[in-house]
Amino acid sequence: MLKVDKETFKKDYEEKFIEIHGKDLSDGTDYNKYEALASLTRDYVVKMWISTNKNYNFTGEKQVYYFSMEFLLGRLLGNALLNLGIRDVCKEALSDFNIDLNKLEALEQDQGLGNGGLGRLAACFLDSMASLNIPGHGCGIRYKYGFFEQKIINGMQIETQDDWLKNNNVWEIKKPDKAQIVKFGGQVNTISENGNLKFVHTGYEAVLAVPYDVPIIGYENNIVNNLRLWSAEPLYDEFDFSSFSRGEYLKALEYKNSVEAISQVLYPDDSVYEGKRLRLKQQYFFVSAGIQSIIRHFKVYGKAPLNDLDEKIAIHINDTHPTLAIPELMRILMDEEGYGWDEAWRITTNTMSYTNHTILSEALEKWPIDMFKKLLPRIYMIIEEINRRFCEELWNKYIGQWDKISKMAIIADGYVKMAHLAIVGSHSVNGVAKLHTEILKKQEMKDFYYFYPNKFNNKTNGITHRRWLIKANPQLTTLIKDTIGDSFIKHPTDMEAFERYASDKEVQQRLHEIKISNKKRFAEYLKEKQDISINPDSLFDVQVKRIHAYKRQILNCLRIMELYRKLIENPNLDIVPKTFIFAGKAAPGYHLAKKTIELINAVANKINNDPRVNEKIKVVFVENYKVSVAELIVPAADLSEQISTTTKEASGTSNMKFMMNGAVTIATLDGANIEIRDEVGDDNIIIFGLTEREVLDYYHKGGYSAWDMVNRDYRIKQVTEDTINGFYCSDKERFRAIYENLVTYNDEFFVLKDFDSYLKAQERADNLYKNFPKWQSMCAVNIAHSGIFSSDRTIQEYATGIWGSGYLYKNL
Ligand code: 26V
Repeated sequence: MLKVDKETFKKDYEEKFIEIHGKDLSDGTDYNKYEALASLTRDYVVKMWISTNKNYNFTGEKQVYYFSMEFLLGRLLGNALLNLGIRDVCKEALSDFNIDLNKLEALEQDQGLGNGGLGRLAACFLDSMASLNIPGHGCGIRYKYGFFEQKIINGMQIETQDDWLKNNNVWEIKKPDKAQIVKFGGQVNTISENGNLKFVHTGYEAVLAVPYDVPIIGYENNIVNNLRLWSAEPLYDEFDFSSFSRGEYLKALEYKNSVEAISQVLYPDDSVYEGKRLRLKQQYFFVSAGIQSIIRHFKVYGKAPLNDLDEKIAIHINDTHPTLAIPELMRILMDEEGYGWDEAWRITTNTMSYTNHTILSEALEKWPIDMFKKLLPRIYMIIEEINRRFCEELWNKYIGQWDKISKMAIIADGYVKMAHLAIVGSHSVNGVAKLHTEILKKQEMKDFYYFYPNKFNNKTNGITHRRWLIKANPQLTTLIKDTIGDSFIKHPTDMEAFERYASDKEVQQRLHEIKISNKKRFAEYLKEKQDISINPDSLFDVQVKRIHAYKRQILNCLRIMELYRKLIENPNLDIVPKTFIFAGKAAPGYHLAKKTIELINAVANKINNDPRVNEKIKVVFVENYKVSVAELIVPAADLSEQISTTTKEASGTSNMKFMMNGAVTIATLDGANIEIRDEVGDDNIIIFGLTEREVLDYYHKGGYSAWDMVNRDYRIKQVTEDTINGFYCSDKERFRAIYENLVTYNDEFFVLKDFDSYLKAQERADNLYKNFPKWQSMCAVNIAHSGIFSSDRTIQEYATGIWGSGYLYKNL
């Protein structure tokens, strides 16, 4: 652990300030002060970073590489200080200079290189690996523009670019000497050399992949792991500029633009897969650079021959996006290192493991063969051979079952199917919650499960309690420490001891006060950012996540519309005053999701301006949801809305964040909600809606009729018609798409089917909230049982069950 006392820190800080700004601290702007603090923190980190690396090289311990298209890190300064163990010292030191640490931290740009759950999970995993002394590193893309910024204008989402690098980013170090060359296009010729086949790649376009390293700091353990993000740069040796001929110049410009496009922007879509060539290029770009750099490093420091690679290296594929790691490793082992197919395949499959994050078929990646072949000719040849051998195995087992074989093939129907390649080329395939893994085994990947039963396993997601509890909710952290001590910081399941205080009057009162204080903090943020006032004494009912039909923000919105109707009819209705909080981004091309945002805002506009009800209910849509905003909203929530159509949410992770911060969950039995229920018991969660069986039966046997729901239940008729009768918007057509989708097209997510059950569940929530001791005890039980959802637990399971790394050896 870093040892810095307050006086040393003050001296270091002042010196750093002068060094980088060339003026006195007293003359600095707040941003200057932030920069100096971040820069000083980085100095402290760098020494540990170097020594961690040296130590890994020295011990030759197994290294894990987590490959992901997305890392949604958020802000780094606060967590760096926390993990270094100097946040308190720093806070006190700065306050001697009259500087508020929280204010400086809030000036940092979020590092938003991810869409949602998948990218944030990758970030939590990095934090846990470092904190558990696991040599685990990230590998991804340094997008010039991260996830777009969302503005709400006239109730609609407007996207603007996230220029997160416009100010100097202190958290990265460019490593030009570690650059790699990645090759696209061209031809591959086969020649025979000493009786061996050789593959010669010519006429390709070469791209320089330049790494930027970001330190990932472990919690008070002197470990700093590495997140390596690759940026695409032109390789100018390709062009003869001396000739200065016009043609050459234009070609060079064209080349420069096409290269820079590769790491220009994060695809802002996590819903519908589109076979975009640029996305395939992004995937091969970072995967090829990453694998090359691992091999290069291994050959220098690996302390083992290359054929022991699988004992020294584990590579994890986060969803199918980095699946090309499999054929790329094969290519390097065979074409560059001279291994035969069988040995290369043994090494590769033992090295690789893969996580599936969705069963939504529209999100499954498949690439058109023609495009693939042209862009990656040698990789395509290798995949063809993997497919040929795999199909041969299938033929031997399933003689004559052509249907099954073509369904399972990696290349079929004109496409390369990435999930199939990932399963065949990995030794482990996991889902992200128990139900999700069961659905993969029983349905989506049934054939593969029967063929490779031992590959499949579950690893229920988790979240880092360091960011989501200790950092985001310091007052709650203090309360837990005051009651049960601080062992939960290193061992989060120790929080179970907090359950003993669930009915303690004093603890209940403190829990309540802490919640109010967090609600005020968020209310101030909202006032400042959007000039909206909300009442901290009202119940904060929160649904924040990507906007997606299966997540059913519409269900939440419809029941608010129903409540509004009821309140107009009976203004004396006895309900708990509520603030409905929504936030989340819609993929720019996802029409229905964008309409959902519009509807929520139209409903907000009407309700918030109606004096008959606005003492009782208020609706807000928080702009530009991101990690740093989540850190304010989550600790302020009373009720956590986890209402996806059962079977559709692979796990969910915000459900865990809310629970850890003492919100009560209202949920369908989907994803990790089920495991949350199992932990806290039926009395401490509010469950509603269709079961897995019922949903699957509807899908398989049909029988759902939205029309029936409309005709049978006047409330449903009323709220659906309210979307198109001018009640919320004089333009009656504005929300027609939503209406049609729910009613005419027999909504595949069963919003209307779950409506009644959801309303009843909300009524239960209302009654529970009115019972102060009961509600507070529910909050306490949720907190007490949240430790199992720390990503430390998840990572220990990955390390022992999949990677065979770190934790396994240290604890045996
Ligand atoms: C999918 C696609 C498909 C279209 C092209 C772009 C793109 C980009 C990302 C994705 C990922 C979708 C999968 C995903 O984010 N799954 C979420 O993963 C979380 C972490 O495991 C989990 O908690 C959520 O339930 C799951 O929806």
